[in-house]
Amino acid sequence: MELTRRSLLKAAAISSAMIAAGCTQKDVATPEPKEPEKDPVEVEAQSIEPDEWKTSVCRYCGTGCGVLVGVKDKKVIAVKGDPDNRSSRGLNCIKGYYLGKILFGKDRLTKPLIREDNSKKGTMEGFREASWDEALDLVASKLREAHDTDPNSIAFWGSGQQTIHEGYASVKLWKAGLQNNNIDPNARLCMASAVTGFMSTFQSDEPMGCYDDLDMADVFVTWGANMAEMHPVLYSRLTARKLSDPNVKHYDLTTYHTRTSETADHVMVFRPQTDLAIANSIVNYLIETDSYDKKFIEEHCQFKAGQENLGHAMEDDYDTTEAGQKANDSWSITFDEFKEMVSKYTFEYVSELSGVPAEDLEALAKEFADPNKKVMSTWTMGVNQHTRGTWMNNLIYDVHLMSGKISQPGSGPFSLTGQPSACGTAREVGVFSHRLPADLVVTNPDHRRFSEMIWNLPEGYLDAIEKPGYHTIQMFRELGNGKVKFLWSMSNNWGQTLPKTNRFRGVDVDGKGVIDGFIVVSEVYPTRSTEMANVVLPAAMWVEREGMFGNAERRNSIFEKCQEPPGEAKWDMWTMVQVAKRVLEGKKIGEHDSFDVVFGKYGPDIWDYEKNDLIDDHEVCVRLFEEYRLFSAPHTHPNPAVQELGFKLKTSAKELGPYEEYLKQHGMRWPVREVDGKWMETKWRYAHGKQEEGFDQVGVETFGEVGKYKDVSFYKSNDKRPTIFFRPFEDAPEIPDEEYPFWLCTGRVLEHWHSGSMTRRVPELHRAVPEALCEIHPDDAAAIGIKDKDWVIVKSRRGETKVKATTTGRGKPPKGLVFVPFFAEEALINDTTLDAYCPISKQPDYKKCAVKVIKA
Ligand SMILES: Nc1nc2c(c(=O)[nH]1)N[C@H]1C(S)=C(S)[C@@H](COP(=O)(O)OP(=O)(O)OC[C@H]3O[C@@H](n4cnc5c(=O)[nH]c(N)nc54)[C@H](O)[C@@H]3O)O[C@H]1N2
Ligand SMILES: Nc1nc2c(c(=O)[nH]1)N[C@H]1C(S)=C(S)[C@@H](COP(=O)(O)OP(=O)(O)OC[C@H]3O[C@@H](n4cnc5c(=O)[nH]c(N)nc54)[C@H](O)[C@@H]3O)O[C@H]1N2
Ligand code: SF4
Ligand SMILES: [Mo]
Repeated sequence: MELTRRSLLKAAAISSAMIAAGCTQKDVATPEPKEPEKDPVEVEAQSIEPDEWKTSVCRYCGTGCGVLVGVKDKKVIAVKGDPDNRSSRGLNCIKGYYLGKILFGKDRLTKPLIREDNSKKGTMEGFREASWDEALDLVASKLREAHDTDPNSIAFWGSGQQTIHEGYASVKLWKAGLQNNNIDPNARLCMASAVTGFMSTFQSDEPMGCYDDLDMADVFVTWGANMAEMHPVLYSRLTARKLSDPNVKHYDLTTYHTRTSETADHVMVFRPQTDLAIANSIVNYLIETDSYDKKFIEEHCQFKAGQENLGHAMEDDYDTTEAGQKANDSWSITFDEFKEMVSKYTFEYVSELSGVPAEDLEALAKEFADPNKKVMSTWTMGVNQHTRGTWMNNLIYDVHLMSGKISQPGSGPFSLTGQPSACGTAREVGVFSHRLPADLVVTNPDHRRFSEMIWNLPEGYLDAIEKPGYHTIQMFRELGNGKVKFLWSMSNNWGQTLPKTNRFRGVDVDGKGVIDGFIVVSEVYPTRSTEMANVVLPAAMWVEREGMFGNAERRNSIFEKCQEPPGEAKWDMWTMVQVAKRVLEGKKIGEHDSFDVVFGKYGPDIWDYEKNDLIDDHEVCVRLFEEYRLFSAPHTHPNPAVQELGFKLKTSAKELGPYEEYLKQHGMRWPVREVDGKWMETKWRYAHGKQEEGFDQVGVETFGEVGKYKDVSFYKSNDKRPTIFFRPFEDAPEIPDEEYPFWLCTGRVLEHWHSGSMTRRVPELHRAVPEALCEIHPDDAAAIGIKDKDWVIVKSRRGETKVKATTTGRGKPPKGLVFVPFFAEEALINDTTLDAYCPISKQPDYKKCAVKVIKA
């Protein structure tokens, strides 16, 4: 390989910056699989009978499978599928079956750690153990100091893996307690484009369908989702439906052949980013052949065009550029104008652009054109992690709205969620820099008034947070730049999972921000993020506390506490409230003490003043949930003003039932309403139908009058009409060229969860996939001169990673594309990825950038 001057300079910069950051280059030079030190305690019950089986849910993916946890002598000893959970009906995947073992990794964090030696940042050296009091006092004083000096210098990075209660408490602490919007979740990396897609098309963030659609559809379209590995239990339901009827078809749109492609009838491998053109070609076909649903469109839809030529969010100031400022702009157009705009997307043109044969595009379009076919679309990160992710979500809705295939059993667009509570916590609770609970946003004065009333804050108090805070990418850029001086992260591992990790690990910037900033990491195991911490707070994990997750089909489910956390590890809720108590001390909200309003006697009342500690764990969950529930059930609030405003804001569209009912029913799908004394869940949104026609329950306007309407009603949309958007094809920010000739796609494998911090401590999962491999086409491997399992360096303009290559992995990339998973902390692929994001959702695109692959 020829070393250019630029790459030499960069290499030198990397070394010095990493040394400055206390990092070694071991991650680049010597990838080693991470063996668990010893097998965790065996948790499967063989001959031992548990004392009891507790109701629970899996803590990994957004499928939200129910599990039963066998407990003996107050220890978890077994895990099995919960047949009474209606999302999974007793099934689990391999991660679920070994779930119990994540609790028992030998290096669980059990004591608070305080960093003494800042020069060792970037390693787990330089820490000392501390008491909780000392650690909490330190965290609180640093938070207070930073907040008092510059409120914009503090930030909280949350997670779709926090429970609903924990997410709610963090929002309340940050927005009400600290009057600060610099709080965002890892769901920004995951579901943000789905959210803005929902909001722009329907003005409500929620999937209208549910998993029952999987049992009823005639046609499945995966638009960029490897369900076989990432939503395995839903995928088995899809394949079961296929096996039940030979006429059921599956079209897999993907940029490389995956496990999911194996059972598909049509595998449509397209050039990255051209999904935008493919969706437009289907819409164009429906119009050209006059096979769209005219009645549906006339009664229920409106058409809009939006700002085009958005450029790319590569630089720090993109959001303030003209393109960035206008990204959200849109205006009404007529159907004829729309027709003219999409007319360019003929099958011939799109076939050339995408590489998908025109016959395949036509076959798929014909399925949407057939009024007798029920079509279910699913998608995950291929669509959301996209620099035009909002547009791509809009386009899938376009196809379904144009064909009238929506909100009907077996037919509809279904956005799959990634994390166990990306829906329940991050989105519904609103752990975003621009959000308040229940679809409310900080920029809307009515929304602020409503939140003030529920939170018992004086009128106008939340006007202090009328401007959105830092979104995730900006938050970490500002950490790198040294503007964020206090960061607290919880239930995530940003040191490994953020794109272009070099940005704050020390290449683009000198690393000073991370070195000088005060970083608090709440974790259960040592990770790439705890290495960067000043204080590590050991957390109780999964069933070591009680919690609730909300899954992809709007089902919220409770997991019961089954055992005590190890050592001094503590529930994140406890930690947050303890910090709140210290930070809010002496501050006032109106005439009351701040803490008393946020968590104490003028609020949810979860603090025991005598004990100077939280009240009982379960009761904490009940009280916080009942307060949160008021956002979605304003009619239960004693104050008529709350009822009136809540109803006007349509917050009751997400109505939640009482907490205990969720445990009794092993989870319920919201909206949850009491009908004839029984708490009932909702299967299909916007479908005002009758029970006997398969519609279980219905929407807001029919509250109290179930079954009044038979037709759909998009009652949350402006003018009750969702929008069909014209969204053009625009190319990716970085495209392979002579110097960097490959597309790099990154993602996951079945056995591992994200950064691998939990699944790599389960011996069975670790042994199954011990190391990250770069999947490459055999012709490309031959051209580079490598054999299977040879080392290669995957190098982009931003950084490089050393991994072994394979041509026989599960993924089979086409020529010119390589795939690398991101679970291995010794092979940080995110040093190479790009952090350009969708200008509307601010979600980055991990699915495409340009790299070279060289023999190591
Ligand atoms: N085993 C396991 N399961 C998981 C997780 C895990 O870590 N491990 N994580 C969970 C989470 S949080 C998430 S977000 C999901 C992710 O679930 P997925 O999105 O299914 O998985 P990924 O591996 O991230 O992405 C692979 C998909 O991206 C598509 N893709 C790549 N480029 C493009 C493009 O330009 N356009 C389109 N339309 N598609 C493209 C590919 O075709 C492929 O289907 O998995 C969840 N489930
Ligand atoms: N290259 C690449 N990078 C990606 C993606 C990609 O497709 N490609 N996908 C992105 C997506 S979609 C996602 S969702 C993110 C996920 O990114 P992250 O959320 O940052 O990664 P996780 O590994 O899930 O981190 C969760 C951490 O929480 C810890 N933990 C577990 N239980 C608890 C608890 O109860 N309390 C506390 N405090 N901690 C706990 C675990 O040990 C783990 O380290 O990754 C993103 N990064
Ligand atoms: S990882 Fe997902 S599919 Fe597997 S058991 Fe857990 S929730 Fe179910
Ligand atoms: Mo995700």
